[in-house]
Amino acid sequence: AAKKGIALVELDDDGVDKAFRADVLAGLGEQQKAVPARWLYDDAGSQLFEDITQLPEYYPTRAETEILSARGAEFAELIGPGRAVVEFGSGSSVKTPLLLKAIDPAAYVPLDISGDFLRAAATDLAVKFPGLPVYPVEADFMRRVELPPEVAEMPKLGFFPGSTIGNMVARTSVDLLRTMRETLGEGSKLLIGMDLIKDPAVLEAAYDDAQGVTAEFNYNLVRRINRELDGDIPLEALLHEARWVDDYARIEMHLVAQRDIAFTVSGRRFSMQAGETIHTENSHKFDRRTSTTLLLAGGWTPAHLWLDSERRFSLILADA
Ligand code: AVJ
Repeated sequence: AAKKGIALVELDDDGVDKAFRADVLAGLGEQQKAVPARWLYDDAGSQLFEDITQLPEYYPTRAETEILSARGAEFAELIGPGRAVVEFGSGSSVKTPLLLKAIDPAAYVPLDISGDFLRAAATDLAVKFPGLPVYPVEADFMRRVELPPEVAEMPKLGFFPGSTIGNMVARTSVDLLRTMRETLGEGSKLLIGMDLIKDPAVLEAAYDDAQGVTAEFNYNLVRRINRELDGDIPLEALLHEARWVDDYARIEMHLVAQRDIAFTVSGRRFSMQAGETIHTENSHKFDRRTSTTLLLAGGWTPAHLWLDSERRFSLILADA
């Protein structure tokens, strides 16, 4: 019987996610090989990302959490009580409670494409905030989402922490911001985390840590391709690299071939010359001007910007 939790995933005859196969085969066929970053987050990848957030070099989670815990009184004053908080993504057990505690919301609506993560996060939250109505919605928030009727009349606060917006190229992030505005409606606000441009050595260390956890996160994608798409990519011939690309103000993750290799994925042949790479993730960084421009292009007017004490990360409140 079909589970509700897999409603958004279409499977091939052999039980493989169609979109995963299509994305990987198309991406490996490009001149610059690339796989969309969303495929990094299977169960193992999501666990590895959790581990990344604990690393000494990976500052964004700590910096944003510091802002959320230090600025509660200002959030309360600028956002006010009685809003429905709509979180894009199923929510972190640390950040979301800090926000909810500060602003006295009327409801909490987590949106996520993964029903399993969503239900776990919603249950966790409902236990921490008895009396707060929680309405989880299983949906792809890259498209306009129909919010539950119970929150229709409430003013909304969108919450999009983690600098996840940085994983998208400008076109896609502007589309998402505009879609969020449609989902949330007139009079809504958005609280969004955006990581800042800084010393490239600090950025590269954050994405290539000494313990090799981020490398494992990147290698996990290859393991997933080999396992789910019947691949034989020689993992030992690929090396994790995090490079700051100044022209685009972003960290790129790549897998670099250490020698000439040839391999098969889902019956298709591919080859890489030594030094050639598979591009697996972008993480764009911002400054005040570029974050302002991006938000304005997406239909949002920045109203307030907070920094952590070391000025590494920004949290921005914007009006629809
Ligand atoms: C979860 C997408 C915000 O880009 O910093 C961490 C993912 N990749 N280390 C980021 C990530 C490598 C992270 N985001």
